[in-house]
Amino acid sequence: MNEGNALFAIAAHFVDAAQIATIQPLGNGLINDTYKIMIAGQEQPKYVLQHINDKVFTDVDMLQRNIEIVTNHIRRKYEAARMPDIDRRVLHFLKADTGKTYVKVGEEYWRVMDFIADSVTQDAVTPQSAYDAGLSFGDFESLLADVKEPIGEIIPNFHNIEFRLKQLDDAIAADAVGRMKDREVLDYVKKIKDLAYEMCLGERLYREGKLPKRICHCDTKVNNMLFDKYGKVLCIIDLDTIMPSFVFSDFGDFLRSAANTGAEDDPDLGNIHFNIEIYDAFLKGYLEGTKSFLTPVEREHLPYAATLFPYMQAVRFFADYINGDTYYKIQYPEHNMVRTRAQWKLFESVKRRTENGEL
Ligand code: GN1
Ligand code: MG
Repeated sequence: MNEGNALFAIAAHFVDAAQIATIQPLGNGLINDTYKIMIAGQEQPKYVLQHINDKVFTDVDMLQRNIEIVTNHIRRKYEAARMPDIDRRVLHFLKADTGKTYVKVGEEYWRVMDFIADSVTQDAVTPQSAYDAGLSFGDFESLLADVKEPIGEIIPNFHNIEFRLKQLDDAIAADAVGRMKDREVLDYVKKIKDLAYEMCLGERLYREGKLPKRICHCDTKVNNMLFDKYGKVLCIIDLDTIMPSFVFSDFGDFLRSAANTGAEDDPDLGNIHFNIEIYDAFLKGYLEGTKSFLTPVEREHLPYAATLFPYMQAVRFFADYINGDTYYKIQYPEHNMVRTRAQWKLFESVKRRTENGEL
């Protein structure tokens, strides 16, 4: 069976395979593989088929349970509020013939969701769409503030910077592919370590009981939102990493992509600056969306959150580089090092602006 036929057979666990015309790749996530399912005679995809990376999400049952709890909760609230167009505002996962929202075929896990009609992703935002995004993610967190069922920590310590620094130490000690000989690699180790204590502030506040964990999205990149053709936020997607975390996760990670004037892996560091206009617009929307629960300690540390996420992402890409590229998909051998430099450049740019009192 070729790959195309295999995908049809997998999709057949969720939908009537006779109606499927084609199944083709969609999007550019670094973790899961995603495909669009086209139906004969229709211009837009009807469903999205996704291969779940169970090396990253080792408890697929917990993963799908978290997602179902969250999407059902949001859907019920939207229904109660008589929100129009609900099917385009919250994801819906199909039940497979097993009765679950995923199937295991051979050693691989798969799921299918409805494609959100007339939606597009964007890689860049304007101040207006950054404001809308702030409001949407703030709203998303406040909608989830009263979820009663327990949401599992699907990737333990996912945004715990102390843990990420420990993983970097482990990578350095193992030096699995001999990358520790490089002068530049050693320079980055020093730069990262010099700021480690300062950047672990959030974890200290948590231990002191001053900072709560809330249900957060934890991957608030711009391309994890769907927009309508007028550029308005429709729906938040990529719900795999929803888990208890500091609000810093959603605030800081969004700005890491949205306020970067360059690309996440821009080889030209001259392109990379932190855009204050986007920061201000996102902050305004986020404060409106979270006004029912945000504490003064959370509010005061939002500029710190904007520095924490490029720092943490640099640490993660860098550790993966030293480990020999075992986690993130790469397109060329030095990709994780290029990503590290780009995230570090962004980090320095935000940090300078925080120190100047601009955030
Ligand atoms: C991964 O798969 P994707 O691109 O949505 C990663 C995020 C990183 C991001 C960097 C589970 O997200 O944490 O910020 O790459 N997700 C996981 O682009 O590790
Ligand atoms: Mg994604």
